[in-house]
Amino acid sequence: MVVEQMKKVKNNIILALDLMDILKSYDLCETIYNYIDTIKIGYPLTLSEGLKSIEILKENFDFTVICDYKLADIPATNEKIAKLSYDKGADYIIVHGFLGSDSVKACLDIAKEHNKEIFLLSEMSHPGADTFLKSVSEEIVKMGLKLGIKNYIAPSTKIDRLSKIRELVGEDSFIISPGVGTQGGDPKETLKYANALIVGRSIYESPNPETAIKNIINSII
Ligand code: OMP
Repeated sequence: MVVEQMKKVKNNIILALDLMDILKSYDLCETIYNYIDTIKIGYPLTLSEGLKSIEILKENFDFTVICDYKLADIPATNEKIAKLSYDKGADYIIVHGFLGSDSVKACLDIAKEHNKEIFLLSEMSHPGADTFLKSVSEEIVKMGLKLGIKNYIAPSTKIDRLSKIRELVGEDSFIISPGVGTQGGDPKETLKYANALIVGRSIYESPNPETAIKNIINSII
């Protein structure tokens, strides 16, 4: 079983690189790599530019890469996507928990084969997630704990839910938290419960991404 938790993220900020152009992504990375050592790449960039985007950014900037395909399929399909992600350089992949333990376990097994890890997603930051996901989120986290998972994602926009998930997973699990900035989450409040923030638009849509990052850093020290 894979039981390693993520260790540390520089400045406690993970860049959600949801641009849809590899050249713009590359330019942004050149601007911010002194402040950021971990990026999250998902559908926007890789559906636009291909999985090679992962290799390009990882090799040139030596980032830790979290692949965000929010895996939510049958085990056999999850396995294929997990393998593709790790083979292209993902250090972590994000896996939805609501599909049940066999779908999550399929990803854990591929992670183990690659000596890598997963993040489990149980609840989400947007308002609509309260309709269905919220009611099963704690059960999903408990399933994750049974599977030995040490890395979780929990929303900064719902501090009560984030703190509940922290309470469930304990201090020896790593929580990364999206929703800061554009979605309304507060960086400092979020870091009371999470180990690192996931931030996208507040950085990459800013006219000055470097200043945007410095402002977040200043707001959390
Ligand atoms: P911004 O809202 O632009 O900062 O981006 C947030 C990033 O986190 C995007 O890449 C989302 O897809 C992702 N995300 C959420 O916003 N909410 C969640 O509950 C989970 C994720 C995620 O799994 O990364």
